Amino acid sequence: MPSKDEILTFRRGLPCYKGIARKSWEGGRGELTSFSSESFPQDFQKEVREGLHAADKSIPCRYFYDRRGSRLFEQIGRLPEYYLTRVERRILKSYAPLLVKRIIQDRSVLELGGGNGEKIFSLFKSCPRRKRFKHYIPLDLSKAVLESSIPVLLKRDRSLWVTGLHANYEEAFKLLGNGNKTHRVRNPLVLFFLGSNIGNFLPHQRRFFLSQISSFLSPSDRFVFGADLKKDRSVLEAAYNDKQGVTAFFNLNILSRMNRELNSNFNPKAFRHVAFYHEKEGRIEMHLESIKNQKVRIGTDEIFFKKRETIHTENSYKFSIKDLDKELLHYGLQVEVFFTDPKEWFGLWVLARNQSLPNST
Ligand code: AVJ
Repeated sequence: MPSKDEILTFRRGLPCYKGIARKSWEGGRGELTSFSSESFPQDFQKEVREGLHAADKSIPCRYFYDRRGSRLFEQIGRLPEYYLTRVERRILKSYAPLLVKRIIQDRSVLELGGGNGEKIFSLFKSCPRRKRFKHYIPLDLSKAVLESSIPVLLKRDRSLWVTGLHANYEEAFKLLGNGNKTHRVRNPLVLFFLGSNIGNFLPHQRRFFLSQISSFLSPSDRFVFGADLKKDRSVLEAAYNDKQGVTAFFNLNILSRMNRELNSNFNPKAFRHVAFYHEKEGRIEMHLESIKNQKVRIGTDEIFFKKRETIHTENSYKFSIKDLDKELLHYGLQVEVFFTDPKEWFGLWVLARNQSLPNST
């Protein structure tokens, strides 16, 4: 039985999921549902403690995105060296009419890591109003981003419905996956996962994610994702070592965030940003390197850093078209269309569930 403040979300032909209603706009045309906001701070503390007591220190990269981190990432997207955002946007723009007509038309849009919806809504710039989809469902880690963008989207289009889902990917797995096998008839969906966010998963996490997506998709659904492709080391490394030092600032912000939220005493000046391409693993690694032997307090914990010891803060995998195609097919995801730029720096896959395969779960 749902408790009093739990409501069912995903109305209008979508499956019902239990969540805690946070906010509603325009008589319910816009809604924000939280799935676990209460547990976020404890998660942060717990994961930091686990990550920093390990032999190889690390912090999950999703903790980059507090308010300041999200703003810094937006700035990264405008850097000359950080081609990912620019090239993906160019691909989206070039194929916008095709994407809208063939993929989005008559489907609801669920965007993972949706943020402000800017990339999705830019697709409609050159399209007549009647072609717009009617239900946008952004799922994002940041409640603040959803709270500020939902009313803006509603004002801009008076016939649009928006259901914001405040959740992290693990919750998304639960939402999308086996926990909700009680499928009802629902509108066809197109799932967007842009920005090469898929590159943050370790291979086993990515495979799990793809299998979850595959079992979630109905035959009439589509899955669209953008992924950064393998290329010259110099281009890759420049993108994560920009001249202005914004990426370094973004990386170091996680230390300041811990100071703010976990009562720690990191001195960001005693660490430096390191990013390099690990060719064998096929990924950019970001680290924070201790420039001296030092002790840091986090709450009641003490952590010792040797000089040159690092905290591994992010993996960003780079893909080969062929390998990724093979992996997708293995999970019953069939490529309907593939888009890339002339230099093949970035790829945009449009996938459907392969109907000749049994639903894999
Ligand atoms: C948002 C995860 C795609 O890996 O390139 C940007 C994050 N890290 N600069 C990426 C990021 C450093 C970005 N993703």
